[in-house]
Amino acid sequence: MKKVITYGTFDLLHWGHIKLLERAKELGDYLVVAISTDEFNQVKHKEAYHSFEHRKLILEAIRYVDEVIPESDWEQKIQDVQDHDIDIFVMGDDWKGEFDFLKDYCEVVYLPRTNGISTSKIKDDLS
Ligand code: C2G
Repeated sequence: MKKVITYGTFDLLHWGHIKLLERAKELGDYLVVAISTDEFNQVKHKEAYHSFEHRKLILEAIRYVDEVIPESDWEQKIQDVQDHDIDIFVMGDDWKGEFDFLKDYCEVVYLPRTNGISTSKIKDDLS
């Protein structure tokens, strides 16, 4: 079984997130999504509208997602890859190059971001 992992806040879930999750799942058989905790979002200078628990509930309902775990710091990725027997690490290409250190532990894939949508655009359009 080929296992894939990806990380993110996934707030105000939108079709750009869904297309990322869909393509990540296509790379393997099992997709783990590490969702940033509310505390880690503060470290990322992000404030999610939905709490961690609610973002987790929503992600667990997505057909492409097999497991949701918390992302509580920048340093956990190597351990996560080892603990979950991950074969492929996936992120949108706005992160291109940032996680190449993981190439010693698994395949690293950066997928093109979906243009025209983002959580901040949703917030701006609604405000
Ligand atoms: N994404 C995308 N297209 C968009 C918006 C987001 O492909 N229009 C992707 C991002 O590239 C990322 C994922 O969806 O791979 C989640 O996006 P965010 O929730 O914004 O994640 P981010 O805050 O970048 O957190 O340790 C990594 C961080 O936790 C990443």
